[in-house]
Amino acid sequence: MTITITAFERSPDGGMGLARDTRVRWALEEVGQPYAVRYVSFQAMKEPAHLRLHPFGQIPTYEEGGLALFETGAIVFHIADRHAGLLPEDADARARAVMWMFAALSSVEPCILELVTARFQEGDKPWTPERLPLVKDRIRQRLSLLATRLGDAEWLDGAFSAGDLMMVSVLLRTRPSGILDEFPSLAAYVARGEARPAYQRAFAAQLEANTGKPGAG
Ligand code: GTB
Repeated sequence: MTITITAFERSPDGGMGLARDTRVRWALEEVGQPYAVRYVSFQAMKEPAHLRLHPFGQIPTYEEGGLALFETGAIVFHIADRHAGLLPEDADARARAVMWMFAALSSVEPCILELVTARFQEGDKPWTPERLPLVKDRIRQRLSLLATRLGDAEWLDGAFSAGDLMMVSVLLRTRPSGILDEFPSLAAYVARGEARPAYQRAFAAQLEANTGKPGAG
């Protein structure tokens, strides 16, 4: 059955791979599933046809036969659950991989999104210069504890899993601020994720879509 996802017609990041369709593309590449992409404009995202797929008028969405999903966590979990390659066979290890997906989305990403909001939506507010250091320090606290847990391991819990896919995707969003590079072990962890052939293909595809030029791959 054809899998169709949605992505920005033009991502505001110009193809840096930070929009959330990259996570879904990466998961599909890891499990070897071909997919089609429907590109949507900001305006089309808020229209009834798209709102039927995504109640909040956002990307990405995922359609496969009669199934329509939104929320990258649910989409990546669905892909990992249905196809081999992103979740361990062992039931306990599988539960821990899912735990790391949730950790990425609910314990690490929120403080990173706070910085995005503070800079881009509230950047002109008079209190922003005072607030920014607090927001950045909250990210540093989380990343410091994450770095301690990762230690010198290659991945968060044994072999690469959907938990790592999600954590690397979330951490990538701290790179533009320079915070990721303050944590060399996490920067190296992210680089290992980016070096995976499946990530390279996903990144190249979204880059090509955003620039019209073939991605480096
Ligand atoms: N919780 C949802 C999920 O995980 O799927 C969140 C989905 C979401 O935030 N989608 C964003 C969106 O559609 C795109 S990814 N925004 C348009 C809108 O809300 O009107 C977030 C994103 C956007 C831009 C960049 N960037 O330019 O770097 C990075 C990430």
